[in-house]
Parts: sequence; structure tokens; C-alpha cells
Amino acid sequence: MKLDFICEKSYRLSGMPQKIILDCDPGHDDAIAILLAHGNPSIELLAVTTVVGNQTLKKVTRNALSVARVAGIKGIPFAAGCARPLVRTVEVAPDIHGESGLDGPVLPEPTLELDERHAVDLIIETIMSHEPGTITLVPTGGLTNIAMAARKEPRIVPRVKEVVLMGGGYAGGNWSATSEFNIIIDPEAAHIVFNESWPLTMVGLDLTHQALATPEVVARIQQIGTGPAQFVVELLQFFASTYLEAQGFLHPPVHDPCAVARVIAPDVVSARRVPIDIELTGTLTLGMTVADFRAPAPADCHTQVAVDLDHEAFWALIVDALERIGDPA
Ligand code: PIR
Ligand code: CA
Repeated sequence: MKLDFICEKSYRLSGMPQKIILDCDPGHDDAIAILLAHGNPSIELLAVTTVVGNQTLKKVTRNALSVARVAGIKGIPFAAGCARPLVRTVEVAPDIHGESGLDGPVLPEPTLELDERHAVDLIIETIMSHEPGTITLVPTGGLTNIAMAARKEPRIVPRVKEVVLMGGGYAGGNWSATSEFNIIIDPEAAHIVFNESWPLTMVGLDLTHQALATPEVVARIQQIGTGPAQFVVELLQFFASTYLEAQGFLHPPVHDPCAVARVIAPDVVSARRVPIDIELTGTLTLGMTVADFRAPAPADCHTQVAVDLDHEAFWALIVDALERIGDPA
């Protein structure tokens, strides 16, 4: 019931699908974010761009193309972006995502060809060639490409409808005591992105640690009985094993689709307006997303933090997207 309600509501409210560019580093949860964005009819996926993060640029780019094949995505540009952060050296997360960056399921040989453009140019060209205020950027990896795009072509900033990113956390980190992976791997890029004037919603660990793939969730996805659903089950099984071992989680948090869900249905991911800035000089707190919860928020505050997840409605969106994707030819 609830599933039908949320899905129906999101189309009825918006009328037109929301155009997004997904900038990612697949990554188990990034892969599920791609599937959600592709399968949900209130999203129009304009481009998928990749950035170094969970694994090297080469690996995450290949993974993105494999996921495109699983999902049956055709006719959408996929482009590779930055192979290292702005200032820091490359740091990847094999303990969580494995050596390939997407360990677990068999990854099909990609059939889609990579766009020849650099991701930063594809992002700029896509934004500049659409009506202002129509494109939402959804970064689910480090913010290197987005920061580079804002610096290379500052006119994109007022044209972007919103940045809805997975990263950070106001209550703590997962890569250090204070800092989350996507922010700490390129804190200078995050500083640029959070300090541009575009509206920005931070879907951080506070929110994504509520998006747990419980055994009931995995069983529900398995019941769908399609190839893409089985692919997601195998991703979640691998993710569960590494999250248990490396981070002591009983069930793994599935971060990145939460940012896509926020775009689809803001009532599934509630948010609060608070100023946020990125710590660049702390010796213990590098990469911390410092959120100022003192009320009232200043009039010029352009940032929000995600707070509460409707767990049932969130997973209903994932199931719905997979059902719509079916078994692509
Ligand atoms: C997840 C990630 C990195 C490290 C850990 N421990 C868990 C990746 C996910 O893809 C997500 O985008 C973000 N970075 C969560 O920190
Ligand atoms: Ca990611």
C-alpha cells in the first residue's frame, strides 16, 4: 500500500521527471543508486560520470559500465572523470568494496561505450545546454569532478537546481572519528562544493545509517526473481560480509541510493536547513562536515542536512525500480 502511495505521489507531484546527473564511484551502493535512478519514472538520468573513490578510476568506470549492462541502460552518456583528488593522494576502500570495487556478483562485460569527453566537460556541457534550474547533481563519491566543474565553468553554479549528495555526517564519521569517506578523500573539493551558492542537501551518515539492508529487505528483493534483482542480492550479501567484518555492522547501510531517494520523494528523506562547512585544517577533524544546528538558520543558509529516513518507503522505492527494470533484453 505504502509503496504504491509513495511512487504514485512522486509522479503526480512533479509531473515532469526530474533531470539528474549521477556522479559516482561504483561501489556496491553506487550500483544500487544507478539502478534506482534508471528504474524510477520520476527521474530522468541525463548522464553518469565516474570519479576515483571506492576504487581506482579505471575500476569504478568499468563497474559503472557493467551496471549499465545489468540495468539495460542505453543511450545515456557515461564518462570518466578525475583519477585523483585535488590535493591528496588516492585512497581506496577495498576492505568494504573488494579489489574490483564491486566484488560479489559476476560483472558482465560492458557493452555500452564510454563517452569520449572528460566527466567534468560532460557535466558542464549538460548543464549549459539545458534550461537553468532544471538539473540536479547527485554526487555519490568524492567531490573532485563537481569541484573541478564549478571552477572550470562557474556559470554552472546558478544554473544547477540543487546538489543532493551522499557524504559527510554531523554526528560522526566512518573513515575517521569525525569524517566520512567521500568527504575525507578529497576535503578540498568538498570545501569548494559546500561553499558554492547552489542549494545543497547533504545526505550523510546520520541518514544513511538508517538505510539498513535487513534480511527481510534482501528476501523481498530476491522474490522479484529477475537478473538485476539477483545482482542486487549478491551485492548486498558481499556488502553485508565486509560491513560486518570491517565496521561491526549487523546489517549494511546502503548509502548512495538515499541521495537519489531524496530527489524522488523528499518526504522519504527529511532534511533540516543548517549551515555546513568542511574542516580543512584540523589535525583530528580533517574532512569533518561541521553543521551548525543553532536556531534560527541564517537567511542566506543554502544547505540542508538529511535527518530521518522512512525505511519502509525507501526500500519500497528500490523494489519498485527493480520491478520496473524487469529483465532487460
Ligand atoms: C562506504 C563507502 C566507503 C567506505 C565505507 N566504509 C563504506 C562509500 C560508499 O559508496 C558511499 O558513497 C560512501 N563512500 C559512504 O561513506
Ligand atoms: Ca559511493
